[in-house]
Amino acid sequence: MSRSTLNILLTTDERYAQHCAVCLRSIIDNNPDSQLNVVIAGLDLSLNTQKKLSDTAKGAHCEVRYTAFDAHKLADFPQIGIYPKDIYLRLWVEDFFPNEERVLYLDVDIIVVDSLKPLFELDMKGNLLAAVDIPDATSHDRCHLPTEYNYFNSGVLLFNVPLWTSGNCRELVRKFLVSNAEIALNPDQDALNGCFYDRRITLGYEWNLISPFFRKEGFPSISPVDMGKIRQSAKVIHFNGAGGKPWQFTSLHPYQPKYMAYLKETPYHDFLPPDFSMLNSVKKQLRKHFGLDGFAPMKPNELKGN
Ligand SMILES: [Mn+2]
Repeated sequence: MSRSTLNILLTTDERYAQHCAVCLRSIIDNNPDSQLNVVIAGLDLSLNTQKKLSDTAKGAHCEVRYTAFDAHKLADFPQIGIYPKDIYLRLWVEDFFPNEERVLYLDVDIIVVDSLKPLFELDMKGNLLAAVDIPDATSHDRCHLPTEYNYFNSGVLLFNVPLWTSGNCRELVRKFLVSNAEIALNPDQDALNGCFYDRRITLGYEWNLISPFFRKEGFPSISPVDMGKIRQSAKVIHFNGAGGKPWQFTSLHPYQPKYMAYLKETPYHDFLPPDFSMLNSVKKQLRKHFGLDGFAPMKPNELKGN
């Protein structure tokens, strides 16, 4: 039997290239039985960065293609808030994978800690997208999202590419953004929710464990016991939002050591977090010791990932 092929889209700029390499390495290490077909799309990545990204996959069961994205294509998309326009690159999925039916887009503030194969075997039941809910989200009014539908995070998106193409979906998203530029706080995410809420299936939380799942306060609608179970079923860790980025030395996110371990396997292995100092090291230990870090305690053997 031939190996299954997993089509994966990552997008990055120069600033996030290191995290892109870490994300890619985590995918490779946790998917040894699959052939990986990866496209990295970016605006103006230097040749040196492109080489580092392809070196990350050297010798692995992984083909990496870098696509330089033409910024002119973004001209009709509004720039909203602090978000750079390259958040929209995922909307060109059919240009990056013209011959594939299913593609998984991942944000690069993510590490993968288990096989992604189940996503490629999943019955999408004729839907356009699969994505993970954000529990207790209060974004419905903003996105014109009917209350019976949940709001999803756009950092993990499984695309049915032919449906995306035939539905002219990128143009629908653009129109939504142009008419809602004042209210779209999370631009691409709000627009994808507003446009496709009834053409999406829901994936389990384990496929996009955003940072609040690791925090003590958690979510009002999920019991502490269930939170623990969800954490232990982790497959994709998403270091979303501020305050938990694992490349900050002072972060106490339980998966920070895993980020650092995958980093060691990339050409960025010499990275030293800018906030590293003896003083911060002591502070970090104290915060951890006294449970002041805001994260739920996890033992090293509870962490997933090769
Ligand atoms: Mn993200």
